[in-house]
Amino acid sequence: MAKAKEQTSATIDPVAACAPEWTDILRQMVLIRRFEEATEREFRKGRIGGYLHVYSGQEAVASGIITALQKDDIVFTGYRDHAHALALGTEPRRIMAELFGKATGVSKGKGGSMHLFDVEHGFYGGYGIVGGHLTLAAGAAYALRYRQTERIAVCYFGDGAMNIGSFHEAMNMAGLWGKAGMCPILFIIENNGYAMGTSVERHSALTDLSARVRAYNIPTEKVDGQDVFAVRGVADRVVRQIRETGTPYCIEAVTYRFSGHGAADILQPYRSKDEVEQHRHRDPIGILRNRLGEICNLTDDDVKTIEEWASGEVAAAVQFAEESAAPDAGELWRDVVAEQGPARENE
Ligand SMILES: Cc1ncc(C[n+]2csc(CCOP(=O)(O)OP(=O)(O)O)c2C)c(N)n1
Ligand SMILES: [Mg+2]
Repeated sequence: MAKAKEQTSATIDPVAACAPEWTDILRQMVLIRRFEEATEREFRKGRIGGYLHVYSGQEAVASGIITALQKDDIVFTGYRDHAHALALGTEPRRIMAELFGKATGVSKGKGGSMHLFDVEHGFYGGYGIVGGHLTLAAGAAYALRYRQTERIAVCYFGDGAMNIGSFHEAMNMAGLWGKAGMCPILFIIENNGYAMGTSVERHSALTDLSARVRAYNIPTEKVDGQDVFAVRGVADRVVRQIRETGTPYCIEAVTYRFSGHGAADILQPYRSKDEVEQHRHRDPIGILRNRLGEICNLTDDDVKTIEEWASGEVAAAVQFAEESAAPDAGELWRDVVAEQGPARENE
C-alpha cells in the first residue's frame, strides 16, 4: 500500500506570506464567493435554469491548488465547477452567461452550470455524472506523458464520487501507469462531509477516505481545506513532484460547504443550523484575511476595496449575461453528437 502523509496546518514564512500573490489569492476567493452568492440570487429569480451547485466554503481548495499550476496544465472537476473555472482565469461574464443559457457562455449556452468547459484556460469540465470524469482525467494524464509533454492533469472529486465504479477504475489505471512514470495526475478529494444529504459516516465503509486511494498504490496527504496556506503549501511541493516523476498523488482536502447541496436543498434536514454555524467560524476567506491582517498589515480598507471590486465584477457579469442573446435554434443539434468527419470516413 502507498504511503500516507498527515498535514493539518501550515507553517508560515512571514516574508513569503506577504508576497502580493496572497492578496491576489484573497481577491480570487472573494470573487468566487460573490459570484456564487449572485448565482443563488439569480436562480431564485428564475433567470438561471437547470440546476445549480455552489462552492461557498470550499474556495481555498480551488484557489490553493490551481494557483500552484502552470498555464498549460489541465483541470477536471464535477458539477460544483464555477470556482475552478474562475480560478483558472475564465472571465466571470462568460460563466454567468453560460448559467443564463446564453450564446456568449463558455459552452455556448447549451451546457449550463454543470457543464462549463474552457480549453483555452485549461478547464476540461464540468461533469454532471458523479465520478464519471475520473477516468477521463486519468486517460488525459496518460496522454500528456505519452506525447512527452511536461504538463500535468488535476482531477477534483467529492467524497460521494468515491463510491462509484469509475473511481476504482481510474485509481487502478493511474496507479498502474504511474509505476512506469506515465500518469502525471493530482487527484483532489474535496471531502466536504456529505454526498447530497448523506454523511461520509453513512455512505463510506471506510471513513479514512484517502486509505481507499492508497490501496491503488497512490500516495496521499490530508490537508486542512479551509486554510489556503496549507493547501497551497502541499500543492507547490506535490505538483513539482508529479511533473518530475510522472506519478500520481492524491490530496484529501477536508472542507465544508456552507450552502445546501444544490439549489433545491433548502431545508437541509441532514445537518443542524448549529453545525453550519460552527463551520462558518472557519470560513476560508476569513482565515486568509485575518492572517494577512496579522502578518502583513492588510487593513479593513484594503478588504473593502477587494469586496467592492469583486461585487462590481459580478454585477457586470450578471448584466452581460442578461443582455446576451439566447443561442440560435439552428445551434440546437450542433456539438451534441460528433459529426462525421474525414477521419471517420477513412476508418
Ligand atoms: C452517477 C450519478 N449518480 C447519482 C447522481 C446524483 N448526485 C448528484 S450529486 C451527488 C452527491 C455527490 O457528492 P460528492 O461527490 O461528495 O460531491 P459534493 O456534492 O459534496 O461536492 C449525487 C449522488 C449523479 N449525478 N450521478
Ligand atoms: Mg461531498
